[in-house]
This record gives sequence, structure tokens and C-alpha cells, in this order.
Amino acid sequence: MSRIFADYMARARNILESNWTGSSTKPAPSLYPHQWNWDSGFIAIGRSHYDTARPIQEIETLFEAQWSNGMLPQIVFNPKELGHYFPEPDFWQTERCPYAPSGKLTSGITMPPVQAIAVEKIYQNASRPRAVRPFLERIYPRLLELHAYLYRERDPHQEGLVYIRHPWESGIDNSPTWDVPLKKIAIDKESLPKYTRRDLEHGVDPTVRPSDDEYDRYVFLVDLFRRVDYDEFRIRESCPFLVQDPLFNSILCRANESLVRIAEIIGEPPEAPHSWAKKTAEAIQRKLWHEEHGMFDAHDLVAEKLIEVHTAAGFLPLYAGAVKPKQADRLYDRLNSASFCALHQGNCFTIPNYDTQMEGFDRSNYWRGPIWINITWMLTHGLRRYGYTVKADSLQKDLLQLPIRFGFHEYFDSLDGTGYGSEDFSWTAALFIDLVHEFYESEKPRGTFARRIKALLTGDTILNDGREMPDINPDRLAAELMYSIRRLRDKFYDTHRGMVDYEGLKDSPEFQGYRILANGLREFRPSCLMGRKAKLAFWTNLYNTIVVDAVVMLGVKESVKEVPEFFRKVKYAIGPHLFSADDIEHGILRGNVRPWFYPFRLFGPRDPRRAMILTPVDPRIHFALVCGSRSCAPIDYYDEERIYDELGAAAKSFVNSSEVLVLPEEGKVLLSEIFRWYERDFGGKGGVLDFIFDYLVDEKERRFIRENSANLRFEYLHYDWNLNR
Ligand code: 2M8
Repeated sequence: MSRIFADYMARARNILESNWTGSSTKPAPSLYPHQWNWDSGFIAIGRSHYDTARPIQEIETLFEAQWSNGMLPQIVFNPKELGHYFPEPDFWQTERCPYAPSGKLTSGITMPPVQAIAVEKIYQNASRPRAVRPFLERIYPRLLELHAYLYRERDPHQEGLVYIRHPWESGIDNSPTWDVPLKKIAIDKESLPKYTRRDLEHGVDPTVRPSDDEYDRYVFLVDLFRRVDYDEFRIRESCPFLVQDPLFNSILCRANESLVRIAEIIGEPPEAPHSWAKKTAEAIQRKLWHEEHGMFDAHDLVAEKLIEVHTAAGFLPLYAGAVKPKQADRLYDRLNSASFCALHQGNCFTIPNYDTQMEGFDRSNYWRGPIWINITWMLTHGLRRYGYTVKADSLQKDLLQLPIRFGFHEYFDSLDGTGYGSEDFSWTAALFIDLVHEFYESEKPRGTFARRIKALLTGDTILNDGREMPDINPDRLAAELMYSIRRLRDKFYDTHRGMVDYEGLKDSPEFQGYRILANGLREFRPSCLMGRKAKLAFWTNLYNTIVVDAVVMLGVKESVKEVPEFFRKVKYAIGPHLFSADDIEHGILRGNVRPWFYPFRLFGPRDPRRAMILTPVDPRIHFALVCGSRSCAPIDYYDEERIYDELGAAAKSFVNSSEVLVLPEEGKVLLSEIFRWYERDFGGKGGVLDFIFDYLVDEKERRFIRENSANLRFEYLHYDWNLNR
């Protein structure tokens, strides 16, 4: 792990430590002095990477305050900390409700039910998962009661979508989405209970918090609930705010999936959560989708219509797997538009909580525009679920750098990253810990599969020794081969996501056709390739395809690392010579310079393949050569005529992706290993810096590099060798 991550991990753990109250964790040192429902879930997830007892205690403490009807309260008040927050138990008066627990002080609303997700994570991350089983057995019925409560009391049409009845229940308190229903509440100051806000007494700038008008409406709703003794039926009859929110329902849907898996672990019947998950996913797809806008919206149950306001919550059905493939593509386009800070746009951090193109977008105000780590964290999981790995990586880049550069704040300015709200915010720390763990997950040593393959693979594998030869004139072979590679790209490569559909490709006629043409390479003379551009395109495309060919033919499952010396052992016979993937990369395309992992140049002094060496080296090839792994550049096809432009585009895309992190506050640049392995191709360290500077689009990052080039330190990011499938 890079040292910088280790340092910040330690800081994150300290924050959780100092916010620990003895039985749970406060969200923030002073602004939020009690236990909050969904905060505890996120906190437990982060902490579970290094501790099991406390996350268990965190969740159990929360559930000790569960209402007897199953509702899990938004806040469990710490009796020793009363007097610094509004509203507190004296205002909620939950004792009016027969379901409220005695001996516990709680609010009278709930929050997005992340708890089952957290419980599953605690189990998965435990060093001794078996020891966690008794906890699973204890907590499972409570989780089930919570979900049953939501479907019983909050889903009046029994359609699989539950409503929230207060903006605080959404967790995204002053989201612009709520403006529409809240606007309809006319406030009569005379009859509104008197109250004093306490949130502005903690040194937080009032302009980054909700307005007084919003607070009046929050209070109006709480007053309504307590006047009917928290009777859900009566609330439903009179409450002007009943909303089916995509965020809340997506979390519920995703939490049902965790419940199913927990049920299976402890041998309980999983049918109930399974059918809830299905029903909610279908309802989200059907009822909350806005076809024209290509986005999920909240549904106002009072007005019976969609609230056409687009916030980050609209992407979260991805997290629940509740999205049809066509809807996922539309969401992805939306996410990559200026509205939510396009990838490589270079002038903002992703993802702002509200569409940046809207008049009411506010880069610093609470849930009206800044970035919140928990929302983006859930979105990265959703994007991975749908295969948008490159975008997920890029969001992770933003998430990792925000606390490092700007501190462990509650939320961050979406244009310049400034931290707002409370410092030392617990879920920012916890999810940072989770992200760093995820980032380094693939560093774990690989097991038995690799050893099995090793035993099988003793020598070289010549991939193009099939009997069937192409029925074409050898002069046409290069053109036909390139055409066939382009067809593979069009059909099986997802250039957006940087992924290859190896499964689909394996038995396809296109791949069979390619393999026959590859057999024809045995009679091909590379000397017939004319001009540098033709050679660059031919060898680059051939390198990328020999890797794909080898992944398929050797049955690679998870990573090319399963095959010892993969790049040296897989070969094509071309004319009278053999070329491994390494020969193509280091021998031809890198001008036969010695590879960083090998004592000699690959083509010795008398090797006839030296005639094919391409010099000078164009370092941009490193962003076009694809080694079948996630940290490589995204795979594509390179056209002889346009290859210089295409290499430029590939370099630009890579330099502005998650593989290059510029951290001005640390005086550091974190780089892909590619820049270390091939430093000399760029002209040494200085050349690497010039190269990055030339392709970087973010003006501030460019300025920082220009002004600090002499003292900049490089650190290198872990290279992810997982298969790009
Ligand atoms: C914020 O909400 C509370 C009310 O629940 C508040 O503003 O006083 C929200 O950001 C919410 O999502 C969060 O759970 C809570 C504590 O961090 O603070």
C-alpha cells in the first residue's frame, strides 16, 4: 500500500476512535452528538475492516432502540449529550406512541435502511466469520422486522415502493427534490411550535446549511406526527409530504439482497426478502423511471406524479441492480454529461449531488450540490455491478483524493473540493477506509488455480498453429487481419468500460474467422508493411489481440497472472519467426530496449527480428497496449490513418483517469505503475512530468505541476491485474 494511504488510514481510524461514545459512534464531534441510523451503518462498514466487536456493538446499540412495530429510529439520543442539538426528545415526544421503546430516547422517524448491508459486510470482513454467526442469528429477526414494517406501513398500494414522510428520513435533507412537495406547505408562524435551531451554534457557516424556511417545514411535519401520536394511518391521511424516493427504495432493495444472503448463512428461509427485492426492483424500474429525461425520479404520492428534479439519488437504482440494461446506458450517459461532471471534464469533482446545469445548483450548500462520500460510494458499487468499471474507478479517484486533499469533512464543494460542514466526520473516515481496502483488494496472493495452470503449462503456447489456413492472397493478410480485429472490437469490446466480453467472443464466428487469419501469419512477411503508421497500427492491434486470444485459449478466469510468464509464453508464428506478446511490446514497439523485469534485450545482436524494430519509441503506445487487465488502458482498435490522433486521445484519457492523481496539498503525484516501468520511454522522471503536464486538462492541477515541478514527489498506485472482462 502506498505510504500516503497508510498515513490517511491511520487518521481515519483516529477519527472513528475519537467519535466513539462507548457503545456507538457519533457522526461528528459536536454538530451531531447522538447516534444516527444510516451513519452507523456506513461507520460499521468502514470499521469492520479492522475490528469486529465495535461494528457489532454499533448495530446492536441502534437496534436496542427499535420500535415495537419494527421502525428503526433516525436518531438514538445519548442522554449525556442532550442540549446541543435540535430537535431532541422533548420536542419529538415519542412517548405518545405505544410502539416507542421505553428506556430509550429516540426521534419518531426512520432513515434509509442500510443496516442489513452493513451486517453482511461485518460478516464478510471478519477475520473469523464463524464467530460472527451468533450476531447474525440475533440481528436477522430484527432486520426482518424493520423491512416488514416498511412494506407493511409505508407501502399503501402494496406495490413494492415505500414512502418517506419527512425529508430527514431521506438522509438528503434539503435536496432540491423536496422543494416541490415542501412548497405546498403553507407555514403559519403563529401556530408553528416555537423552536431554536442548534445546528448553527457549532461554527458552521449558515450558508452551507438548510435555510430557516426549510427548518420551519421540518418542524411542521414533526409537529403533525406527534399530534397524531405517530399513528401511521392518521399520518398518511393528513401528511402533505409522502414521497417514494429512489434513494431510499434502492437502499431497501439492495439491503433485501443482503438479507437473503444472511438468511442463507444462518439457515433461515430467504423467501420473504427475496420476493421484496424482486418486487421493489420491478417497481423502481416501472414507476420511478422518467423515459424522456433518462433518469430515476422521486414520486410524490400526494400529487400522484413524478417530481422531475434530477439529483444523484436518481442514479442509485444501479446500486440495487434495479435497472434495465437500456436504462443503465441512459444513466451512464447522464452521468457523463456536464450535469454531473463528465469524466475528464477536468473542472469539477464527481458526483455533485444535484445537476450542475440547474439554476438552483449550489456547489456548497448541503444536499443542493456538494459531493457526499456515501452517495458516490454507493454509486461506484452500482456502476461496477453494471460493468462501468472505468467510471467507477474514476469516481473512486475523486473519493480517495477528497479527504486526502481537503480533510475528512462532512461534504465537499463540487467545483474546488473545499470541505464543508463538520470536520472529522465519521462516515467520510469510514468509507475512506473501505475504499482503500477495496483499492488494494487485488493485491492478495492468488491461490490454487494459479498453481494448477502452472503445472499444465510447461512450454510456449503457439496460438496460431491451427490447420485451417485463410483462403486469401498473402498480400491482403495484414488488411484482412486488421479488419477482423476491428470487427472483434465492434462486437465484443466495450471501449467505454474498457472491458472485453470474453464469453461472447469465445464461440463467435468473428473470433473463429480471426483465428484462421492468424494462422495465415505463418506465411506473412512483416517487411511488406510500409510506413511507420502502418507498422505502429499493425503491431499494436496484434499485441492487443494476441492477449485476448491467449486469455480465451488458455481459459484465464480471473487474471493473466494465473498463467506463469503469460506475456513471454504466448506466441504467434509470423513468417519464420516466433513472437511472444513481450517480443511485440518490448522488442518491436519499444525499440528493443531492455524490459524492466529482464536482464537482457529481447532481440540479441544477431536476431533477424531486429529488422522489425520501431524507433523512435512513441511512449503513447503504453496507453494503447492492453495487457488484459483492469489497470491497462481501455481496449480499442487503432486505425493506420488516424493512429497518431488516436494515440493522443488514448494518452489524454489515461492521464485524466484514476491512474494519475495530483495531490497539491501533499506535494505529490500518484501514478500508475506504467510510468515507473517505462520511465525511460518518456525520457526519465522529467519526461514523465512533461508528458503528464501536456495531457492534463485540469487547469489547477497543471498550474500546480508547473509551479512545483522541481520538488514534486512521485508515488505509484497499485496495478490491478484482474481480468478486463
Ligand atoms: C444530516 O441530517 C440531520 C438530520 O437527520 C441534520 O441535518 O441535523 C444529514 O446529512 C443526514 O444524512 C445525516 O445522517 C445526519 C448525521 O450525519 O446529518
